[in-house]
Amino acid sequence: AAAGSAGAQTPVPTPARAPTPPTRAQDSAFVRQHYRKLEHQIVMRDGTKLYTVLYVPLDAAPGRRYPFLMTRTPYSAGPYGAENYRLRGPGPSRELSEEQYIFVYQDVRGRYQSEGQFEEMTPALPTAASDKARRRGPKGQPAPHDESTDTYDTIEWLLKNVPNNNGRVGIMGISYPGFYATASLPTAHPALKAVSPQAPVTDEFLGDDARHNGAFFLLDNFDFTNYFDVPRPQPVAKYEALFKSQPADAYQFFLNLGPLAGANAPQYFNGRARIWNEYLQHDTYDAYWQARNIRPRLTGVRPAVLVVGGWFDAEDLFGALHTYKAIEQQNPGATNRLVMGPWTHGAWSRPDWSRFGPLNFGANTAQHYRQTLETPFFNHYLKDKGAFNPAEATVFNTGTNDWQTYPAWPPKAAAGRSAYAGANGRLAFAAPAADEKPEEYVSDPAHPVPYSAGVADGRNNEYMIEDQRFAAQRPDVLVFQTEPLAEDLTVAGPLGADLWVSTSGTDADFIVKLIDVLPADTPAPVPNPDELLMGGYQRLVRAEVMRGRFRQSFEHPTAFVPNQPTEVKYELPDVLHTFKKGHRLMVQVQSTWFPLVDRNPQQFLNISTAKAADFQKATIRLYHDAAHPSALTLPVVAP
Ligand code: PG9
Repeated sequence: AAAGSAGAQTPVPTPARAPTPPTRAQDSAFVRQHYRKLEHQIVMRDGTKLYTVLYVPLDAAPGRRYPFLMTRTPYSAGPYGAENYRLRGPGPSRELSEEQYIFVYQDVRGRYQSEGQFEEMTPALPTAASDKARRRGPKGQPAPHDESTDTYDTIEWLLKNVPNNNGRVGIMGISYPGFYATASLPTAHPALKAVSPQAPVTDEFLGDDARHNGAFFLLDNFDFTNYFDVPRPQPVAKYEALFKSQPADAYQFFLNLGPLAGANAPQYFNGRARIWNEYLQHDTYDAYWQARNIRPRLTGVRPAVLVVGGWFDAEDLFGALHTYKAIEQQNPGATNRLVMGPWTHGAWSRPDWSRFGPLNFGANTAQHYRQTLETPFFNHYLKDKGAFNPAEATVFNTGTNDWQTYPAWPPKAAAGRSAYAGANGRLAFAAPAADEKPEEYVSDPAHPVPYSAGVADGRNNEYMIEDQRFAAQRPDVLVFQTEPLAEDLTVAGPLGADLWVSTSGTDADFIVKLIDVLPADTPAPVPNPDELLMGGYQRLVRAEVMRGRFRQSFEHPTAFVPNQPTEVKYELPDVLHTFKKGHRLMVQVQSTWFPLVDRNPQQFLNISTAKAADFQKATIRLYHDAAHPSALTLPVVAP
């Protein structure tokens, strides 16, 4: 909720593109002259010591006090050693580096120079009881801890031991550090005043890095879980070092790897990747995943919150949207704002983000955000410097390339309009006739639909806006499109897929993609290094996978009855996109998205232990008759 939100859909002019030279505070000589670096091992309530580094402003003026601005990270609080300063300034952003804070970085448990055991998405303690009670723990045993208590203990120590602090603390972090920012909120220390979870990992089974709607994100998991499984204090092995035969073509590499169990071959994980094994062992939304979903704990939120996410974030788009939503729903009085920009994972922290692939935003959107939202947020709540009163939601429209503000997200005025699949590839806003015959395709795990055209050795970000013509050409991808639009159509909020399908097998994945088809006379971008043909470009706006076995419950999967029409309903993450007059809306449906997502054997069996022979072709049908309409519901707002 927000006080003083601006009116609905107010277009905010994007400022002219400004050059982004390094700031004065990012110059390392300047930093050394104006900050002192201090390293501490701060003792937590259970005796574990966490490595914490501080950059303290050296300011001769007597009586000047500074707030703390902290980031807790599994990615290293280094560089280590009193003489080695952060290369990119003392602060987490170039703009914040220009402000004076006591900047704090901490290695979380079990990472780099901190003691303890690293836990994947540390489960929050089951009780929100008073902090005093949590301090004691059962008799003779160490006090229980989670990320909230580690943050609390760190803040307590900082307030008592660092001179010239003003008694206020802020926390920010992107991605995993975004999770640690969120995790500071339950039973927060009273001195914690401002928290910004940015692309925070939030629910690894439902929508963040590990799985989406239960489907396993193969490319990212194979890469990330290696990184997280090297014990302290040895240096973390690089992806390339562990995988000596680094795949030049990820599609081919993962096909050759075969079933998921192949990753534990001696030349790869060899059983050593603890988190990979955990991810696979827990193949339903069981207690393991539920304990790692921080959302139910987000009650009683007192600090001001600024949640930040990117529309093109291939990792934690879900996390940003759903962290905001959970805080909003569970804390009606809290100050909780949302910013969604035209960004890939963390792109708002880059010096310049004026373009992405063929998209040209005409302005440095990252700098604009940092100058008008992030820096004022911390300055206001931690220093009483300036006002902070933006709209509830500041959201970039990816179809018109401008910022818009809303008093609520998703906008309350959005009205669901269903785009129905029909015969001959038709997509229409009218329900289908009674007797339409289903479409069908053969989904073959041996020839899965690639998630991206071309050859690449890892997961790219561009797939999130990629031209889908390569997919439309395949016989195992269904394509439905509208006539050219007679007027602009703006979609704001989550999308609802509602499919009537059948499979000749007993399980199947469904990937639904919403696409903006550009008119044939669309000019190519200038410059055009990738030689893109923009006329007819099938620009991906949003896509999401559903592992069919979870259509009724993520905890209790259900097999399909072969060839029986079955409803599969699920949500695709939000968009703010105007489909312009003359463009077409397109929906594509397919059953593989490889190797972004692992292959479904299309049999109802344990995919983590499946053998090569278990992966079988299946005939998939998509129905679009009056009794079984298949549709994508779009939250439409007035232009
Ligand atoms: N999204 C990232 C991540 C989450 C979980 C495991 C590994 C990586 C991140 O960038 O932090």
